[in-house]
Formats: sequence, C-alpha cells, structure tokens
Amino acid sequence: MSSTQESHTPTRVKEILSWYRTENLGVITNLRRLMMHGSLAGTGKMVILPVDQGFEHGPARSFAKNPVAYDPRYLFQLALEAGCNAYAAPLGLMSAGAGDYMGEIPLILKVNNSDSLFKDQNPCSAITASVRDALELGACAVGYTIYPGSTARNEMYSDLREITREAKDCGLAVVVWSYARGQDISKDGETAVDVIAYAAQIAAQLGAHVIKVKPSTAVVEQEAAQKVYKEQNIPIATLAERTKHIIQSAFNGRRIVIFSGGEAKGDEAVLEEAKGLAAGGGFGAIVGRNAFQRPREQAVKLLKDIQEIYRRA
Ligand code: FBP
Repeated sequence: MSSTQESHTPTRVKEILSWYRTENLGVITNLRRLMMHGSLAGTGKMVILPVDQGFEHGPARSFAKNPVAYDPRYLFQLALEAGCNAYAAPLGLMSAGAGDYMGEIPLILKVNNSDSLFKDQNPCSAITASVRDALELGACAVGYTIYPGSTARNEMYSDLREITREAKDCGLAVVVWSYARGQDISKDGETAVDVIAYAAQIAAQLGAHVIKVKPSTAVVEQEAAQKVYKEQNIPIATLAERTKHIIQSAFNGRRIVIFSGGEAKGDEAVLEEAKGLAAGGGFGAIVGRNAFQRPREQAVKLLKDIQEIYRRA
C-alpha cells in the first residue's frame, strides 16, 4: 500500500474492532468513533460522561452540589473540555443540549430509565426513547439498562433484544448498563464478584458491544458459585484480580467492559479505584456523579487524571 492509502486506524483499535467483525459497517464505524474521540483516542480505552442521574436519583440529589450542572449545555461542555470519548444521557437532557454542540462529541442515547420515586425491590426501567430518536440526534449508540436478578429481567432482556436488533439494523452500537439487583440478591451481593461477572456475561450474551458494570468486591454471593471460586482457586483478593476475572467473563476479554464511578467520593478514592480497574484490564470508566458534582476545574482535572491511568495501563 502506498502511504496515501494507509489506514488511519491504530492497531489496538483495529484489534478491538475485529472482535465485532460480524457486525455491519455502520456499527463498526460507530464503535470506531467511540474509540477515536477525546484524549484517549486510538488507545482502545474510554472515559465517558453519563448524566442520567437527574432521572434516576432526582434533580437535587444529582445537581444541587454544583448547580451549574442543572444546565444541559454545561454537561456537554464538561464532557468536551475533559476530553471524554462520549457523552451519555436520556432523551430530554440530550436534546436540550445537543443543538449547541452538534457533532462535537459522540453521543450515547439512554433509551430506558427508571426513577426512584417508586422503590421497587425488583426494578424495571421504562423505555424512554427510541432508536429513531438516537438517529435524529446523530448518536453513535443507544444505551440500555438491564437489572439481572429482578423479577422483571426477562421483560428487559426481550425489550433489549428488539432494541438491539433495530439499532444494529441502523448501524448503531449498543451499550448495556448491567446492574444486578432484585429480591434474591443482597445489597452486598449487587457488587459481589460472581454477580458482577455474571452480569457482564449476560450483557455480552445479549449482544452488547460495550458493557458497563460496577466495580466488584471480594464477596461471593451465590452459594453454588462459592464452591467453584474456592475449588478453582479464582484469585479475587484485589480489585485488579477481580477485574481481570470480570473481563474474562465477558467473552475472555473480547468485549469492551467499562466501570461506573459510583457515589461522590474523594479524588484519592476515585483514582485508587481507577488504578485497580485499569490494572485488571478494564477498558475504561463511565464517571457521572464524581465528575458533574465537582466544580468544573476539579471535574476536568479528575477526568483527565483517570484518562491518564487508563492510558498508562
Ligand atoms: P455514576 O458514576 O454517577 O455512578 O454514574 C454511573 C451510573 O450508571 C449512571 O449512569 C446511573 O444513573 C447511575 O450510575 C445509577 O446508579 P444506581 O442505580 O446504583 O443508583
């Protein structure tokens, strides 16, 4: 090939895209867009700003700490200034800001959401947007939350199957938030290593291109799994070991798995966690509250520090 015909896709990005080679060119192009934007462009790693907490947790819990974040445009600015790979949000919030930042950052439209005004032990998000909405916004992916463990899980899996089929037909990528919760899962069990590994596997089986789970703890929740972890000596003492196991559980590392930031905590704690996740082979972070609840400069610095950890891993 002459130099003018050389591909501009970095080797690592090409390698990751090869795991999805049965997808159509639209999906591949959109996955490439996600990996080729922002400070981590070309590394195969990603840091995404998700802001669906206004819907999920309510406005004051989400934005009162840093009131400028009530403004949909601020959230775009933050994602852009921090060099994030993408910005993820529900339809209303995204539509209210997208016009000011047309095409400047890859978008992931959250197409289902739940509120916390009704406390359900077995949650099920409502479908709040469509694949067509995502296309009209110029998004590169749809985002969908499943709650494995909920009595409503099968309904969510079926809905996701349909949305995934439609999204892929339109050349959009699919990002799945996989959060295990439900009547048979204890609070600690929601982040237990076996449960997180299982949640990652289910999302992969459902056809997710990018899987989002919570960082795991050394708890093993399920009795049947406890025996196997012991017998097979699966190392789970450190966050890096557990993360390695989670990544293995998503098709032996052949799916992009990223980790959520969780409730607001200090910089040190956020960065320590990022180091463990990155050392275990995590592909990146999706950090909401720990970003938009901080004053702008601090948020930008923290997101950039997280990016640096993933870049070096
Ligand atoms: P955070 O970094 O704020 O945890 O955001 C990640 C996220 O997945 C959001 O997209 C979502 O609103 C939130 O976590 C849900 O958290 P939970 O259901 O545990 O309250």
